[in-house]
Amino acid sequence: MPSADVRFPEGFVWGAATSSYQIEGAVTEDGRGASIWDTFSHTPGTIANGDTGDVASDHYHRFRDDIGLMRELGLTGYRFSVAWPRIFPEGRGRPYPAGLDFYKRLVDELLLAGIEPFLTLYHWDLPQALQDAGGWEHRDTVSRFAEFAHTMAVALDTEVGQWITVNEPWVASILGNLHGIHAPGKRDLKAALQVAHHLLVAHGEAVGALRAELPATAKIGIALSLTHTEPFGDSQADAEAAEREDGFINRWFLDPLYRGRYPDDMWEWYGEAVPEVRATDLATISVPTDFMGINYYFRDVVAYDRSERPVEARSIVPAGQPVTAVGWEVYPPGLYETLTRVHRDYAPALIHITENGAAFEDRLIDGRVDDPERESYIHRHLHEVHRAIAAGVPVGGYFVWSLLDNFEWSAGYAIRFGIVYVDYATQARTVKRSGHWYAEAARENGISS
Ligand code: IFM
Repeated sequence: MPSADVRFPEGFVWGAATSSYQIEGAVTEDGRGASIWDTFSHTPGTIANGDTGDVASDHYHRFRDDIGLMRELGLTGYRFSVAWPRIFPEGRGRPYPAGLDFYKRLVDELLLAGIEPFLTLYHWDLPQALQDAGGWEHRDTVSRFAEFAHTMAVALDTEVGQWITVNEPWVASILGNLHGIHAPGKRDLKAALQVAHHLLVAHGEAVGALRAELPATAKIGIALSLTHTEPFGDSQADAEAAEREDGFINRWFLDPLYRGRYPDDMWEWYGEAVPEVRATDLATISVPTDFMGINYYFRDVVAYDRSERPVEARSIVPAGQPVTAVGWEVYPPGLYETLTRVHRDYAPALIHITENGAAFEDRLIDGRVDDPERESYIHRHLHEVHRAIAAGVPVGGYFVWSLLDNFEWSAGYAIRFGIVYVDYATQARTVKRSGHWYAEAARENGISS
């Protein structure tokens, strides 16, 4: 890369992110219980090619080598998640020592490598036993989650300084309970909104449980999947649809977290599907946190379409726009728009980009993976992060999604997001061109203009 003339603030975190079910494998080892993703992925017809996370990127056995790779890449932060059913195989009771040991070893190794651990508690692998008892629709799961948070805090209180409660409550609730394409595979708006509400209350209760146990220096946040919505055409109907889409994906989560209330327009729109909310829930949800995690991938251009549930908005990729291998529009300015909007309307103390990245069709040829599109995607999004910082948005770090190729949920292994290629037949790792580029950016603490 030409020399870096766009510099990031000192201490900016150059990270990569993963999640437990997507990379660990070893799903029956050391007492791990089943999660809803084990059940879902083993249900015929749910995942492309019948793939499952049984082996995934075999990170459970290779975590030391993977951390070695992170060190070679010069990463300063690593965001991972804890498989809840490794800690509580039955969702409740006594924590399982072998499960805790794995994460202690992982964290120790990260610290030895000089990489700061960012621990996510919930990246969607709910213990199946809790699902059998009603899952996130059931209030008791919130208490079980607070217990899990407390257990992890006791185990890793001095080692882990950065905590993320819940990853992408919109995806977990809506794709899993309205669209039925993620675990547990339901199709019911009322259930989905109740799940979303309980995930938010679980976040709030977990913040309390963590704070009670962790040193005052620990930083706690939530990671939201946010997008920048725009109307497709000039019509009033498209403008209103874009506003509703923003309410559906962004404001339904941002408003309760940062304003202590659900947005009136969406509450009215959802009518009888609104969740059951207890008197103190919104105070619990809006507990102050130290940072907001933003996961950004694409913008959302929206046209009015009466047949689209639940907000009569259809997402369209404008003709001629570049897309990734999953059809997501490549639109870096949407990250700038998202950051400046969140800063203006919600003013979190600090923001980390907890996920950003792209899937492309990678090929391993002569021991190399040449992925200029991913390199360009990351480069251009980092520019937008820098532009937002220059405009006064407090962004403290960037975590590329993902460190490794991994199990991409309903798309299985057909889709690759890593900056490190995984040959699933041998589990050999090869740093892609984008990974080498990212290492250089981390080393320079900057990028070229
Ligand atoms: O792989 C996912 C991740 O688990 C959550 N955010 C989006 C990524 C890409 O789809």
